[in-house]
Amino acid sequence: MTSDRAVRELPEIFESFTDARRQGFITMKSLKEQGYGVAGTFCSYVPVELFIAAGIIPVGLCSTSEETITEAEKTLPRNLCPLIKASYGFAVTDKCPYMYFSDLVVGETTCDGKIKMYELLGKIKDVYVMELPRTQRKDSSKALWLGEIRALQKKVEEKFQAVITEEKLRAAIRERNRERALLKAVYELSLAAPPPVTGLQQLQILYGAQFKFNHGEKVRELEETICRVKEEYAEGKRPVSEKAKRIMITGCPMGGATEKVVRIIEESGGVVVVYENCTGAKQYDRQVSESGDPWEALCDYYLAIGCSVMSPNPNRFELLGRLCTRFAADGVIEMVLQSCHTYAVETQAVREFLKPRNLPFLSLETDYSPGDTAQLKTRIAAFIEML
Ligand code: BJ8
Repeated sequence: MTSDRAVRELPEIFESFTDARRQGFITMKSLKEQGYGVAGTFCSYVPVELFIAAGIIPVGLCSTSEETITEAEKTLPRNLCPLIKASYGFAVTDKCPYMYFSDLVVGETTCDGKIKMYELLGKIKDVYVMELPRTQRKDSSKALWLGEIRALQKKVEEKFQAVITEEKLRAAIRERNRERALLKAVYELSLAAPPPVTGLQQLQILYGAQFKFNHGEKVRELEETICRVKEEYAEGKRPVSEKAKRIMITGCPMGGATEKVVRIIEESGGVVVVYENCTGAKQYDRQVSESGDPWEALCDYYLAIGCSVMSPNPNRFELLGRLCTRFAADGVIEMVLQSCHTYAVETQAVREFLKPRNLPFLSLETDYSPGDTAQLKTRIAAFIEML
């Protein structure tokens, strides 16, 4: 723990992460006033180390609230993923300061809805789209992705008048790896039985951390969080009942409106111990290699992300299998955002994968509205009841 800082109570620490997105607006405004460039992204495949190496601030632009969906539906079809509609809606209504402050928006060819939305977004922002291969198994996939990383570097250097040297890139890799290791240490707190934090608290830290833009402060805060949680646990504090059923979450990224799923799980006698999605382990489980060629290291790390847009997608199953054993999950709940075809189709493979492991599985489709809360409650309560 840092010695020169007042010891904060855990609720205050959790609150700082819950509030990070809102507070981050002020920090971002001040960073812009100091002359920093900002690059907005929508996906875990985008190698943010390139921005850090160029002295630019990366920020996630995926929206998690339904506030602007009606506005987005004036242009986009209604039966489109809420993440895409909400993100576009916030851009056209100018309601997302992060989008507003982004000098460059970097998209990727993951799902069809996002690809086509980027074309529309390109009319109001400087949008650059990376071409992601749809499979990891071919040699040409690696060559393509490495070329895309080099092309993004060129775009960033031109746009921001920066030079990304090997040394700067290596430093950026170390910086991000440090953050990844700490965020992994946060969710690994829940290896303990009963876990020392609720799944909602874990999610709020994982989600909120991305909106803390000062690396040194973020590292200190994460260290402080881990340290305080461990201290309280050692003192005998148990915020989660020993009887709570241990749930692993998989599927689409979470946060904001989709916290409703976690709340319902935890009000129904469960506790989420680990998130096998882009808000959690999918992003933080591995490290970028700090040896060898740094561009290749980035290429290998990012290309190996186990997202359902990949076909086949063995890395999702490797991670799923490892996490459910390590975290002693009693059951797995998948959250698929409405109209996310790749995750929806892959549900069957997840079900088949978990069956021989005797792990009960529930797949839920939802969106950002509270309209399905009652239905979710019924299904989740029945699932946890039978564990
Ligand atoms: S690496 S999970 S962040 S693509 S936008 S695919 S929910 S239909 S977010 Fe994702 Fe990158 Fe994969 Fe992770 Fe489906 Fe919606 Fe598309 Fe989505």
